[in-house]
Amino acid sequence: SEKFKGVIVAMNSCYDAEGRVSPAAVKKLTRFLIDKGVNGLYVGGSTGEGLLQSVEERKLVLEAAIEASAGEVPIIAHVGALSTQDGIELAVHAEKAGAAALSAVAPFYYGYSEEAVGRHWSAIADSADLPFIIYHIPATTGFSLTKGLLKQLLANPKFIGIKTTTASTYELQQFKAMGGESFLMFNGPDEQYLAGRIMGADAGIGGTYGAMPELFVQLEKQYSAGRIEAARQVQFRINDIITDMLAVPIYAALKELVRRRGVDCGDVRAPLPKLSAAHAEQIDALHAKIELAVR
Ligand code: NAY
Repeated sequence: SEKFKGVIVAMNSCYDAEGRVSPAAVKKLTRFLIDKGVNGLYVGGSTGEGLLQSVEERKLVLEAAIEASAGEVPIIAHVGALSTQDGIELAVHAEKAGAAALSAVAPFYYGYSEEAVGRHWSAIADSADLPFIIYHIPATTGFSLTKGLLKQLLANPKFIGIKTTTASTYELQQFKAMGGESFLMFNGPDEQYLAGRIMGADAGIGGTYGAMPELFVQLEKQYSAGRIEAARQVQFRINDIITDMLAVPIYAALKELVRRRGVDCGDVRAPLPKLSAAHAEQIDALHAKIELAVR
């Protein structure tokens, strides 16, 4: 589908000073990102802290993002949850709210079989009339999508693609080959956006995009124009910034950097680590680097 192309920001969730979801701040962030030219938003994923929120809070965040997007870009709702029941409730809500697609991580904690994960994803996908993007992120869920399970899932046309968050672009290419040209691949690691695109990703979904949307928009523009060397230079510049982000608590850093760009989304939710005074210099340097790069 032409709908899901390019730069899709895994956006932060926004809280007020008391830590409650702030629909107003979510809307502000949504506008900030869309006005920078991104191609879509992914709500409630890893960066979006969806798994640290109640079902009701997740609905609030999604509704605010969809409302502010005003139909300008597609909004993908991450509805992954520990229980199939919660996933279904969120999926049904996402469809009503106007999301363009669903996505979900594998269920985790108990250590499920491929069969159980397949049933979970299928039940969620079948509960709404929306396309479904598998969120393959074995490092955090402990579950790794196999070609065998993918083959079974592909029998259901609801499964339109995979967000592949592994270091292997080979794996990405192999999944794409199984699904065929119209089966969408979403690059997970932001530091490999260009590599992912070259190996067959149709788009990227990433959290660090939020602090420097201009750079990813620029990277995508260079790549789609066939200017690989220019694209490489943008990716290298991005990676210099991401490397510094990875040296501090990344989700908290991302929120602080987004705040410095004008949108206060509050703190990350516990138990995600917060920034401390010890990180101040690194954050200042990061902010300066981003300002210089997006100028
Ligand atoms: C999501 O759901 O938030 C994402 O798609 C973001 C993917 C991020 N990966 C994780 C595990 O959070 O943006 C990346 C990642 O933070 C970045 O590549 C730095 O490694």
